[in-house]
Amino acid sequence: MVRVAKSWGMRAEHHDDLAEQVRRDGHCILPSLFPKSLITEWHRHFEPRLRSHIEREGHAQNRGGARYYVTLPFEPPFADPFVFADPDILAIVDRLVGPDTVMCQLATDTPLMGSDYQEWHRDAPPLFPEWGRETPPFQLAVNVPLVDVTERNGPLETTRGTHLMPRDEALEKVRRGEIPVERVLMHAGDVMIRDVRTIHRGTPNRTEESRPMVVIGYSRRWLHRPEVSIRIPRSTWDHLDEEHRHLLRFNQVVTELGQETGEVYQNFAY
Ligand SMILES: O=C(O)CCC(=O)C(=O)O
Repeated sequence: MVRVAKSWGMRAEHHDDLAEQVRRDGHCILPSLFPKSLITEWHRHFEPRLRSHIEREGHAQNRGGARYYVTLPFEPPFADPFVFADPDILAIVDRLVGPDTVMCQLATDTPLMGSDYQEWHRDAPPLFPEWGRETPPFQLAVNVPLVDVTERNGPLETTRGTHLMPRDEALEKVRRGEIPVERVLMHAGDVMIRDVRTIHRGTPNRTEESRPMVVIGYSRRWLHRPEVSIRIPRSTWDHLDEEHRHLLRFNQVVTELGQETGEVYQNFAY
């Protein structure tokens, strides 16, 4: 595939600004980071995966009706360092969760026609619940939509600054309307980096087309999230550079991917 280099080179100050946005607001957007051709290719490979997931375990409905969480196989086109080790993403991730980050998740969230509003939630519990205060970031989700996200096809709704508050206080402020709700509209190729503690929810997809959102998880170097993991075929591992292996170091290397296994990330809302 021909890859068009990013037309805008980011400088360190830009990385600093975007990291600061995530620290303050809970998320930032990097417009047009990836070429449309790459996103189209991922989408083409994703749709059959989604259909077989729905056949196998669609009955679980654990993200809400007509809404699916599907782990991507760590093989082409998804096992692509051009995406998971993008230097701008990693520069911002590094500023937020420290050096030596661990990539722990490569998956998708997809609402279809018939989906509804999710409960407001976080994607991770606090590190120290007994402390009653929040810590600096420790877990990030990098979201990459595989289609344009519009008002009609189920945009994520998020709230600024709620990752810095105790969960119940944040939920109460959102419910009382004291913190505005923002719908995140994006183009295919845009990227959102978010602190997973920010209070957010999925909204209904009112179109006939799926709205897949890739989620790449990065954690602090000492954090293990047992709900998510990546199984890496030995043949892929053997061809990765040392720096990419380092990023993926806590994941399981398997002889081959073989049969698809059921999703273990069932309880998702904290
Ligand atoms: O619609 C989305 O992508 C959000 C889904 C979500 O927040 C979740 O399932 O945890």
